[in-house]
Amino acid sequence: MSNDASTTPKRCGYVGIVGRPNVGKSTLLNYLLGQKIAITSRKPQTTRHNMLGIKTEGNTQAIYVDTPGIHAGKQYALNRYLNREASRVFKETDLLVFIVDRMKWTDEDEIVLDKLKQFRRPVILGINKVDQIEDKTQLLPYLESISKKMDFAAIVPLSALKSQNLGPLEQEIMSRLPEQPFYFPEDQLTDRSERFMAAELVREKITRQLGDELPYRMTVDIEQFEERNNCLHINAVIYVERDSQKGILLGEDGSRIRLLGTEARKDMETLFDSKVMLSMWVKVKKGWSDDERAMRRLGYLD
Ligand SMILES: Nc1nc2c(ncn2[C@@H]2O[C@H](COP(=O)(O)OP(=O)(O)O)[C@@H](O)[C@H]2O)c(=O)[nH]1
Ligand SMILES: [Mg+2]
Repeated sequence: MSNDASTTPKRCGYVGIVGRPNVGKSTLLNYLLGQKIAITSRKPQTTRHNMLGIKTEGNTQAIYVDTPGIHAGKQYALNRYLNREASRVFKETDLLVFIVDRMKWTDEDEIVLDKLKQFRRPVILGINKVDQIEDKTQLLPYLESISKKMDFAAIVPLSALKSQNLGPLEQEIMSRLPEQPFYFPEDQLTDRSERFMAAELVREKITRQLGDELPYRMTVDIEQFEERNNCLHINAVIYVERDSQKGILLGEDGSRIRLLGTEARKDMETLFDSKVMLSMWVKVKKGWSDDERAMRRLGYLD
């Protein structure tokens, strides 16, 4: 069958990627796009903002929305912000991809499921990390039992990290997008600024390397982002809440921050396709993660 570009109608729509933290939503987005735009790590709360990843192929444009992940904590203003961000996509997308981790169904998955039922969008269930399932014979009975939880449009076992079964997942997604013109230019990859992406890459390096407590009490602000002499000059300020956290970040004689800076700079050079000069500073700002005003100044806007 021919697929003549001039006669096939265009399809375009928003696809929310939802699920509890740490199931691999951001990893999936990066591999679907074939480029790293969303930061990932083993720690929950790595993703803090909804962000778009746009994939245009032939007559189809899928606008993926990566979300922070629904979780149970309500204690901090930051946690409440993360849940609000994640909840918006249930209402504002055409289609949802619900990601779960192998055969470990948890209470937080159940919370997401309740929300999915409420908003009545078509839902594709993606069972991620199947590369880590040792006994594959258990998968089929599991799929059968899980299919009873709600009327899923499709169920796709996959591995985001190993790029397994992403083609079939994309097929299921593409075929369900509404027929309408593209919302974004064909070459646009995301809705986020380069400044935002730079801050996220710094945050990723810190989240991956440092202890469990620090990442949640840390945020990054890009104070300068300028191109001069074919080189991007970027100044990043890392805000933490306590002097002790500042010490951890700096490391002995500043060795840790230098290492973090080198890693972040390499990723920036790949993403921006340019030479980068990166300076990083650490500042203490007490209580920013439970102070709505400070959060707004640091980019956590509603
Ligand atoms: N083994 C395996 N690990 C994965 C897979 N997808 C994601 N991960 C890992 O799971 C962790 C959480 O991933 P992330 O994308 O940040 O999860 P998110 O919080 O749902 O966005 C990271 O350490 C990923 O490398 C997968 O398919 N297989
Ligand atoms: Mg994420």
